[in-house]
Amino acid sequence: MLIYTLPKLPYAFDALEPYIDAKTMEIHYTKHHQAYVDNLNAALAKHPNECLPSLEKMLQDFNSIPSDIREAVRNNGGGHFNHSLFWQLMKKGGGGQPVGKLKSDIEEQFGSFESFKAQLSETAKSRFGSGWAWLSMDKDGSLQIGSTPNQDTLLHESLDPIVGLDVWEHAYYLKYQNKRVDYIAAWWNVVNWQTAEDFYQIALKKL
Ligand code: MN3
Repeated sequence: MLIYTLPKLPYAFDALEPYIDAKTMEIHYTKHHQAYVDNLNAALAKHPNECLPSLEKMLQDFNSIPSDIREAVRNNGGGHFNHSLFWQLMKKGGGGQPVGKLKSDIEEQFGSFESFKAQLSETAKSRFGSGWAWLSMDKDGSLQIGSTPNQDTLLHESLDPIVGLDVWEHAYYLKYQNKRVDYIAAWWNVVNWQTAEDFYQIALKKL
């Protein structure tokens, strides 16, 4: 049976200050992400003798998850998957412009980086309730902006995640309260564009 663990955070809790405060990072990582991992493991422990598909496979096809743990794996496995991406997509001294092929393809497909940024910000702002905003790559290789509710992942839509933004209140409430728009504007200053380019290159290789 697979046991999932919290991935190491690639920076200190205060590394993303002042855009994302240390207390939010600490609670988000050690409490929220840890809870997704613990709840995922607890669900999987109900099927100790079964050879279950990989987490990615289960999140792609919910019917591959035993029915009694389907919701738990969808929500907590999704939470673990999404947050594992999210931490890597931020860094101290991040922000600025995309790099590499992602930069030129964003400019080509969205007109300009500013236009792309405005569209992703609007999608993040208008996600009702809790969820995520994404830049992803579709099966035909095109880039697209979208969002998922709760902890649903892009795997279920057969899209490859390139950039993801957590817009759950737990990601910003301590510092920004109800001002999600301010959090979104601040988050652009910590985006790790090299990781986004790496994810893009991995996705392109699958075409
Ligand atoms: Mn979160």
